[in-house]
Amino acid sequence: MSDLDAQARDILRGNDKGGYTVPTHGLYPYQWNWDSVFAAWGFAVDDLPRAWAEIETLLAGQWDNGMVPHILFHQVDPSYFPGPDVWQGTGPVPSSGISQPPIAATFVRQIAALDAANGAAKMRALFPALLKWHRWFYQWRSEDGAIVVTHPWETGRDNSPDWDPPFAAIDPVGIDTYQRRDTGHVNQDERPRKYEYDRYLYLVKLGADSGWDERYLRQVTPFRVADPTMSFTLLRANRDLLAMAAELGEPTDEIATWIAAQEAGAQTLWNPDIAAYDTCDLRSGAFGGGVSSAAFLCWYAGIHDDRMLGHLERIMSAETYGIASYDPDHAAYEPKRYWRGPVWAMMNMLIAMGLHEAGHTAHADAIRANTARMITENGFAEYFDPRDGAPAGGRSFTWTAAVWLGWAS
Ligand code: 2M8
Repeated sequence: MSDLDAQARDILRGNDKGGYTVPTHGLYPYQWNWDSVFAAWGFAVDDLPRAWAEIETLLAGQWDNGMVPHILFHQVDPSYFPGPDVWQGTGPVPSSGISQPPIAATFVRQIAALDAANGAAKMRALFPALLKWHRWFYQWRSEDGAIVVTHPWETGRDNSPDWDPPFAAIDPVGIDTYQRRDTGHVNQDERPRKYEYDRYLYLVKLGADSGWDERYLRQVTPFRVADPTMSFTLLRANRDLLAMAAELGEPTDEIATWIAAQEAGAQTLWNPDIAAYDTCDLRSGAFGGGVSSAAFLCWYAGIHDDRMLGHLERIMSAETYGIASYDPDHAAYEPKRYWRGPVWAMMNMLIAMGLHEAGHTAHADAIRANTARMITENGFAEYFDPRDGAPAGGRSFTWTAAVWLGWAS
């Protein structure tokens, strides 16, 4: 075992709270949805029971309506804001009121493939919750086959310039005074500004005041944005769910209908002005206007659209370490600030997985080699500066360690 493998394992064990893993202590002291799935993937390398426990704890937080929350607050911790008192989630475990990219079905299938003894039984046990979660997206969040988010935090790309146009239309009146905790852990130049936090909290209050009533929120929220992260991860997850259903002898028709709708709907995210997949603000009808790393998840979704290759090559050659979370040639690009430019190892992995499956193996291999070098030289940071790989955000980060163990090493 290499020294870095040992460090990565230590990070997973160190962030393990018993049945769930925190992304990093202090900055993120709870269970986050897609972080947890990456953690399971990392644990699966040498501890399959622990990998399954991670997914089971996550799905135990599922709401009656099928939604699986983006944060589960198992134990109150004052080092994070906003906590359970602000969110007022209505599920079986104190939680937030929004979801996150549904990568679980995809990684459940991959973990099951590593588990000859129990994989099939685990898939059978987890399948109903995954199906119910995906159905929630179609009930409340599907517009012309693209998947809609009601909060930037739902996409996991919290501070992307994609949200600048819809945020400009929000006047965050009525929010309570609040004290941020994130800037006590991380340099404020690497985090969102107050302008964005006011609007994040405005949307949380709107949801919490409604009791997280999706029907009501669909009518009144100023933030309803069709998003490539949600659309592409869900489309991919549906393909994995369909394969699982076939293997388990479960009905496949409903899932096949979702896939067909999303394959057609992906084109509603195509912005001809930038010749790329993009967010689309459903309130104004306007596209986001820039190329984010989420656009390159098309291959991961099984949309083998080689019109995106030009952007990929341009962005990979513009900076030493791809894939920048936002286009380095765009005026809004900030290489150190949260989701406005830095590189995330787990986005690199998802993008490269898709490229590999689509036969673009040289591109996939280059991204993997870059990611490995970035981690080898700079450690297991939350994210990295694309120009020189300088570490940023939290340290000893779960998903970076998991990506190392499961893919990059
Ligand atoms: C970041 O998001 C949280 C809110 O959910 C935050 O900034 O407080 C994002 O990078 C998100 O994708 C990630 O899941 C979370 C924990 O790593 O941190």
